[in-house]
Amino acid sequence: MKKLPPRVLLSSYQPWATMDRDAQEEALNSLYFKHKGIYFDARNTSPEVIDDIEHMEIRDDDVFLVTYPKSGTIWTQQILSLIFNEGHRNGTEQVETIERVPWIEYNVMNMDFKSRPSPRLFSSHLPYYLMPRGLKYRMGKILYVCRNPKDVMVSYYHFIRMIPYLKYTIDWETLFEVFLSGRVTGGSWFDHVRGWYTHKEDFNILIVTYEEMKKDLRSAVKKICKFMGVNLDEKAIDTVVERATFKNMKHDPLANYESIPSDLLDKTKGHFLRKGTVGDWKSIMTVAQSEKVDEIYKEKMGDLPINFLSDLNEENAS
Ligand code: PPS
Repeated sequence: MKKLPPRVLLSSYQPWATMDRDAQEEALNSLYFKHKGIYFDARNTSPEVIDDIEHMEIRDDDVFLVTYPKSGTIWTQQILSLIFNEGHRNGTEQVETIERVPWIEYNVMNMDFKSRPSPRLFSSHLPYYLMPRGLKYRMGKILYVCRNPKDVMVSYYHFIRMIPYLKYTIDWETLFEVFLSGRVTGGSWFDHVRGWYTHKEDFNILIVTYEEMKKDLRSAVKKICKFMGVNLDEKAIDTVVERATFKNMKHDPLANYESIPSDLLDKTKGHFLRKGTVGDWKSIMTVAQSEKVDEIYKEKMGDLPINFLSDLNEENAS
């Protein structure tokens, strides 16, 4: 594992609003580093690791699950793991999904990717231009899962409060601005989604939204199986759908990420599987904030034929 960059940690918890600009800068710098246009979690990766990824050797049957953070990654890890592993479906193997579908840029378990048997499953939050070069020659398969930006932002807000090495308390108003400025892991949501969407022809890719999975999980699972070229009978599909529901995943130790060490995530403050709904943004976002997101969405994404439901009862994009 490459040496990670040094981090500056602030000594005590401090409300964000009481910090001066320098202290705020220092706090953000302690969490993230900027590399090739986007921000990365400084604790779990380094610029060298990111640079090496471009040269990663790709096999034709590799599968990459790519997401902007908080868009349904661990949900889809569970779905892929169940689709590809009979031993996961029938309960004869007890392997956590983080190990089945590891992150390429956050290789926290220090895995040797080269020795993994095919088909290899990977996860990533990378933008399209930092992915392994082989994928750009349409080798391997990419499943890109995206979620409406308002729910992503709210999910992010709750998640960031679970980070124990975040030595300040960030309020919702600040997170809202920081998120829109793209100064979070994954960079700007708009750039990430737009980048992948407008470069989809360069890759062998299936794009699925969190909301469509939420609306009809069974159809989404079938669509993913078809794209992956995996033939599962109806009983096996039933198992995948059943095991991937929010309710069941929440209590599934192989899939709920509760085993993440407490120095990385403080589970007394929340859980990876938090609400798992569409429209939770309404619980915290003001009308003015929602309108601001709509305005930026229109400006940056308005020309794309991609629809994000921000409420399952709505038919229009947010
Ligand atoms: S991360 O940290 O980037 O890996 O987070 P990620 O897994 O992408 O996103 C976490 C959100 O996904 C929700 N989730 C689910 N929703 C519906 N069904 C299932 N099975 C499911 N599993 C995870 C999880 O609850 C987070 O969303 P919020 O809105 O915070 O609940």
